[in-house]
Amino acid sequence: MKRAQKILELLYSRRGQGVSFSELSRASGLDVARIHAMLDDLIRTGQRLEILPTHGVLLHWPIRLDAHLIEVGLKTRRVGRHVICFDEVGSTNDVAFDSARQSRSDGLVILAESQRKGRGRLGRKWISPPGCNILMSVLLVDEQNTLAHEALTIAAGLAVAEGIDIACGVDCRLKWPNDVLLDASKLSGVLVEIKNVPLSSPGRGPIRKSRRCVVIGIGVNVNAAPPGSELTSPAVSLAGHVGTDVERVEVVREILDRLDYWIDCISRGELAALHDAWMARSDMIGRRISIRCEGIRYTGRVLDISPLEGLLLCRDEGPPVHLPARGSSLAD
Ligand code: BT5
Repeated sequence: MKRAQKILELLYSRRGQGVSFSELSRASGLDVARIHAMLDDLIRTGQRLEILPTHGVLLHWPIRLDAHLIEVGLKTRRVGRHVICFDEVGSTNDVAFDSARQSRSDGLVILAESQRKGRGRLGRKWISPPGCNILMSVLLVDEQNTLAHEALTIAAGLAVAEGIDIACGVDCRLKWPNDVLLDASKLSGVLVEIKNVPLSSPGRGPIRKSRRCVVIGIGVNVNAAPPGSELTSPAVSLAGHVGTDVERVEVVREILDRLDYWIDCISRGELAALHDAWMARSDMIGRRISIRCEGIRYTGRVLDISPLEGLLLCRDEGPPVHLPARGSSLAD
């Protein structure tokens, strides 16, 4: 398996160009017959490989997501200690919560090529064509209760925008509470969920205590957006914006890298930089908006976004009010 990973690393590093068999042989220590067997294994895992008569082996981009490739390029401390990629799941958030029963699951990243029951906030759906986008969940075990829902929601959207900027040079905007916009349409959405999850006890021992677990779910339309007929407002994809297919591995790594940074800031209570960075990518301050929160409609002008208390609205009638991300939606 290690040798197949070496071969994949080398093919990936060539960014869509062929690699000769002699080079593959040097990197992996295998003869040509064994390399062919490894290439067959990679094809079985879903990679699209082509053997060119003059240029060796070509890995077609965008590649199928591969946990090892993502892990080797990560510079993070907490997020992405372990990465798992699935073909299809119900929801990556559910898989992450299920994994939280294992003791050493903090920082786990779950990715899937498709979801049967991808969800948004407030009972809404997340729809994604299979095999081309990012559907990802990050699990954090938060026994000290240092990770506030509000702060995580804006940090996750910000990490997506920053990661895409670093990986692709594309400048996205942020819309409170959880949308990442490109060309004024939705490119990405974030769903933060928190639950107490019991640790699974080995054998028939007593049930162990529950741990506060946070799952940050992120959906990004990298190479395809769902058709407008399936959505309430228009969606956009990165590929649609840049005019060519976009490789996902680098985008995933950069998003995780930025998320790791902001989660570290939040856990140390350093929120000022998060506030300022979020503001710099948003045009919401001063805008007149309506928000539905817990069944009530509020209308007014946006004064501020607080990483702990939510959006501060100067209401048309009544005193200013803080509205939390959880349970809030911008109304039309
Ligand atoms: C969100 O909810 O935007 C959070 C989406 C989180 C999805 C990720 S994917 C990985 C992880 N696993 C999950 O099961 N979920 C997370 P919300 O703000 O409620 O927006 C949902 C609304 O966005 C829907 O009602 C649609 O109108 C629209 N929508 C659905 N799919 C979309 C897409 N691919 N692109 C743009 N808009 C979409």
